[in-house]
Amino acid sequence: MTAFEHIIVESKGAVGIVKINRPKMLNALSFDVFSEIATAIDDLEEDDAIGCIVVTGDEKAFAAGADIKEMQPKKFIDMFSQDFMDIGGDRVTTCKKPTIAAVSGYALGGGCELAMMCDIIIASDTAKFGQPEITLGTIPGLGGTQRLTRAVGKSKAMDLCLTGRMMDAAEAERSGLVSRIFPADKLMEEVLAIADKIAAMSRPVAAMAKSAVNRALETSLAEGMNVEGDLFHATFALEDRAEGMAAFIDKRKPNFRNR
Ligand code: CO8
Repeated sequence: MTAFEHIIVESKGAVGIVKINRPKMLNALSFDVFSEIATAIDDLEEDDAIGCIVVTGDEKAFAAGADIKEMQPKKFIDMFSQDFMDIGGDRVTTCKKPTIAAVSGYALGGGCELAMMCDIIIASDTAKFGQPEITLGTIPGLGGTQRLTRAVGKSKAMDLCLTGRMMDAAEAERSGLVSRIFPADKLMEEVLAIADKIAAMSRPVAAMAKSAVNRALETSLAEGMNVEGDLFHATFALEDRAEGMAAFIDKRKPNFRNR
C-alpha cells in the first residue's frame, strides 16, 4: 500500500479507514493532505476486500479547514492555476464505494466540505460544523455553499456562510446534515459497526443505491424516478438479488457474492 505522511490508512475487516493525522494543526487540510486522501481513496476503491470507507480525524478535530498558513501567501493566479480540485480535492465524491465521515470536534471550512463529500455523516456529541471562510475574507470553495445548502436548506446555509458561526452536533442532526450522533468515546466503534453492516451488503447493489440517491441531488424528480426504476430493474440481473430474496423466504442470512 502507498506510504502517507499526513494520513493513516488502515483496514478493519471489510472497512477501509482514512484518518487525517495532523493533530498539532487540528488536521488542517493542506494540498498534500487532499492529495493523499485522493490516493487513499484510489487504493481502497481498487481493493476488492473493502466494501465501505470511513473518513475521520481525531477527537478534537475532524479537520479545522483548509490550511490557512499554506493559503495565506497565495494569489489569484496560484489558486486558479492549481486549486484543490486539480489535485483530487473532491475525489471522495467520485468514490463508488459507500463512504462515511466520522466527525468528532471541529469540521470547519474544508473540513465540513470533506465531511459533506461522504455519503453519510455520523457525528460525536462534541462535533462542531461551520463554514467560517467569510471571517477570513473568502468564501467556501469545495461545496460549502452548494452541498451545505442542499443538506440544510437556504436559510441555515446562509446563516452559516454569512456569519461564520459553528453549529453543534444536535443542530446539525436536526438540520439533516448529520444522520446519527454518538458519545465521543463510542463514535468509532459505532461507525465501524455501521460500516461493517454496509460492507456486508451486495457491493453492486450498494453502488446502485448510492448512485440513485446521488441522482436525487442532481436531477428532476421525473428523471430521478427513471434512474431509480432502471437501477431497480437492473438488480434483477444480479445473482445477489435472487439470493437476498431466497434468503428471506428461507429465513436465513443472505450470502451475497457481489455478482
Ligand atoms: N489552517 C492552519 N492552521 C490551523 C487551522 C487551519 N485551518 N486551524 C487551526 N490551525 C492551527 C492553529 O494555527 C494553531 O497552530 P499554532 O499552535 O501553531 O498556533 C493550532 O492549529 C491549534 O489551533 P488553535 O490554537 O486556534 O486552537 P483553538 O482550540 O484555540 O481553536 C479553532 C480551534 C476554533 C478551530 C481555531 O483553530 C480556528 O478557528 N481555526 C480555523 C478555522 C477556519 O477558519 N477554517 C476555515 C479555513 S478556510 C477553508 O477551509 C477554505 C476551504 C476552501 C477550499 C477551496 C478549494 C478550491
